[in-house]
Formats: sequence, structure tokens, C-alpha cells
Amino acid sequence: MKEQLKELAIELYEIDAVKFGDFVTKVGLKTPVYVDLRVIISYPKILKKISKTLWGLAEDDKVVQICGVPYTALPIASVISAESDIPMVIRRKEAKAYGTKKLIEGSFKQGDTCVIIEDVVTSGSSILETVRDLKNEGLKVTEALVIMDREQGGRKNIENSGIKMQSLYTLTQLMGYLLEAKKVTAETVERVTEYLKESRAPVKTFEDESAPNRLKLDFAERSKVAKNPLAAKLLNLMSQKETTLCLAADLTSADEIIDLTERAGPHIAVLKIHVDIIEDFDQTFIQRLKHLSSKHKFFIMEDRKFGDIGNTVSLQYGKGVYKIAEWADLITAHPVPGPGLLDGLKKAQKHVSEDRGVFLITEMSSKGALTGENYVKECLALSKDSDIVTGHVCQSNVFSDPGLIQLTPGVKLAKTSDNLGQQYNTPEAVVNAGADLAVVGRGITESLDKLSSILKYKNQLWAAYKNRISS
Ligand code: S5P
Repeated sequence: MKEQLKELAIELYEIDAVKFGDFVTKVGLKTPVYVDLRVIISYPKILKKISKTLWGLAEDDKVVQICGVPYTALPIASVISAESDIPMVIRRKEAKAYGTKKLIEGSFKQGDTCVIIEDVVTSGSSILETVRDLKNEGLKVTEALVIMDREQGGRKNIENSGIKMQSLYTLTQLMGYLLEAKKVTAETVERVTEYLKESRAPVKTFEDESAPNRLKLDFAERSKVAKNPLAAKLLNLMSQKETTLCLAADLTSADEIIDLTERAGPHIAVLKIHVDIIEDFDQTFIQRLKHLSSKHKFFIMEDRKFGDIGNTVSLQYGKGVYKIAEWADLITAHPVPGPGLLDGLKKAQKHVSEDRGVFLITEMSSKGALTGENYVKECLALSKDSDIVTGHVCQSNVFSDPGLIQLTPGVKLAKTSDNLGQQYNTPEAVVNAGADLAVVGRGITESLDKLSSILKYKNQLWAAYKNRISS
């Protein structure tokens, strides 16, 4: 085996799958070693050899499915699957775009055991995300076979989640083989060793992945684990009032909003407005709204989508004509400025005695939205330890923390779009894609019989939620 690994290490070096120099990683960190196994698809003999050697590490002989982590490991997993005659499943990376597509492709049964194939492990997060999605679909994952362990904390993270990880090489072993074959100098080995000492990936607790499945828990149970007090209240309210409807009253006249809210109040969990589109705004409008919110028990959300540096958002939230912090139970914010945004919002909340919450805009419903997978990850990281984040505005099940709420806009009775990029999915589809609260705007405001539309959305959403937690 050792000779085989040494030979393979040299071949990988010669096809530029391992390079030494000054590189910058995806997340902007400097590294003296770059491992890019994508190139092996151009060398079928090496692809075959590496796949065979990797499969030789497998211990679990009851495995009935193979899953490659997209994308580099997919050809390796395919070769292993074809050679071993064990079927393969694929976890889609881009299913999140519309939230309703299948996450796992391939045919499998509940309880099937599955081995994961991965090319390089750094923090282990790609494997853990794959494991989470496979588990959500009922597959059991016991083992991960990896070509290269960069020794930066990934193994620990993976093993902490109960997955046995086997690798063909650690970076140190690979360096040893290359030094022996005189492909690298002792100085390069030393540089890499130093780098490894300094750049351990943070140990992830992966609470999210090991937490009970958010989609299967009922709101009352989830309220007990919410860090944000308003999230706890909202989950309880949805449970008691049996509604997950958030009405987007995107109307420009104060009277029209009040009129609609009077009718909708008993059936909604949240009334969402855009205060800056109201042409006759004054503080009496707010008083009337507050009166209705305490009479009919719903929360008020100002969909301001704050997105500036901490100091500016603090002023925008607490001051100015609208004094949003004084009356909006909930607000929305674009997390693009980073943690300072939350600090700024929190600062403005200090002057208010009631509970307040923030929904982070993590994915958008509009066509071509720039909220890609990495951005989503960063947004989720931001909410992890915050007590002011109520949940995420997103289109799909991107987080598992049962204490956070998924708010999904872009909802209509039929799957359609408008002519300005808005995309709609049905109430049932969005709930199955993880929506806890669903935002309906024009589906209600433009209907002739508003009350009957409100009830239709409310009932369809609630039925889909009950179905989700019981199935
Ligand atoms: O991604 C998003 C986020 C939000 S908050 N897509 C959205 O459409 N929204 C808001 O939801 C939008 O500002 C509007 O108020 C509402 C959707 O309205 P509708 O009329 O298209 O249902």
C-alpha cells in the first residue's frame, strides 16, 4: 500500500494536482500548498487508480449507496460505484435556487447506509452538509473516504459527528512521499509544516447538524430553544393561533392598510409593511396599527432591509421620521455589512423596553438574486450566537436550528412570476422547502375577495405545516 501511495503521490504532483508556492484560498487565506484534484478527470488512468486505492480503505461492508461530495469527488465516486456495483446518489448543490427541487438524486430506501467520497477535507463542512442532507432524506452515513486530509481540523469535526473518516493521505504524509522522491525540498516541507501549525480550521461544534430536525418539530417545542425572545413569542403565537401567514400589505395609503389589517388581523401571525411607500404616513397610522396588533394578536414587521454600517443602521432604526425601533416588533436586514450591522441594530434596541427581532435576508426570491451558497453560509454564521436574530428570510431549508424561523416570500396559489423578477411558489411547496412563516402580498392585496384569499392561504399553509411535522 505504501509503495502504491508513494507512486500515486508522485503522479498527482506531476499532473499539478498538488502545487507549492504562494496561493490564496477561497476564503482569502494565504497558503503555500494548493491541492486541486479536479485535474484528474483529464487522466483516466490516475482517476481509476486513485478510485481503486480509495475504495480499498472502506471498512463498512454493508454499504448500499455511495455519495460523492460535489463536484471534484463525483467522478471518483462514479468510478467506485461502477467498479463495485454499488449504486450512487448525488447531493445537488444548487437545489437551493428554488427550494423545491429534490436535494438528493438517485433511488434509495429509508435506512440505506451510505459512504461519502470526498477529495480534500479542510474544515469538514462540505462533508457535514452532505451528511445532514442525506440524513434528512433518511439515509445513514457511517463512513467518509477522503483522498487528502489537510490536517486543519476537519477530521475532528467529522468524527465529532459520529462519522468515521479514512484518508489516503494527510498533507504531512504526502509531503513525506514527495520529499523522498525528491520532488520537493526540505525547505518546502518546512514551510508547509509551519503553515499547518498556524492555520487550523476552527473546530466546529455543528450544533446545527446534530440538532433535532427543525422541519419535524412543532412550533411550541421550538419556542423553548429560541435564543431571541421574539422568536419564542412568535413560534408560540403561530402555534396557538394556528397560522403561519405573514401578510405583506404593500399598499401606499394608510387607510387601505388599516382596512386590510382589520380584516386580516385574526388570521395572520405577522403584518409586514414597507413604511417608506406610505404616502400619507404619520404617527397616528402607527397608533392604529399597534391597536390592531394587540387586539388581534399579530406582530408588526417593518421590511426596511437595513444594510449599512452599524452606526448608520442604528440611526436609521431608532431615529428619523419613522422611529422604527419604537413600533416594529420585527425588522429585516441585509447582513452584507457583517457583524457591525447587528451591533448597530442592538444599540438602537437598548432604548426600547419591548422584545424586538431581526430577520436576516439570506436568500432572495427574485430571479438572478446574488445570494449564492457562500453568502448563505456567511449569513447563517452571523445568526449563530446572536440573541437578536429571529430567523432568516430564505427560499429553502438552509439551516437546522429549531430556534430560528424561516420566513419565505414569493408565495402564490400557483407557481408563477411577475414581470419584475419576482418568482412565486405554492404554499405547499414553500412549506416543504422549510418555510415556517410564508409572506403573501399581491396574492391577497390584488384579489377581489380579500378575506377569502386570506383564509385560503392561511388554511393551505397550516395544512402543509401539519403535514410536514407529522409525515
Ligand atoms: O426575497 C425576498 C424578500 C422579501 S422581504 N422577496 C420578497 O418578495 N420580499 C418581500 O416580500 C417584498 O419586499 C414584498 O414586500 C413581499 C412579496 O410581495 P408579493 O406581492 O410578491 O407577494
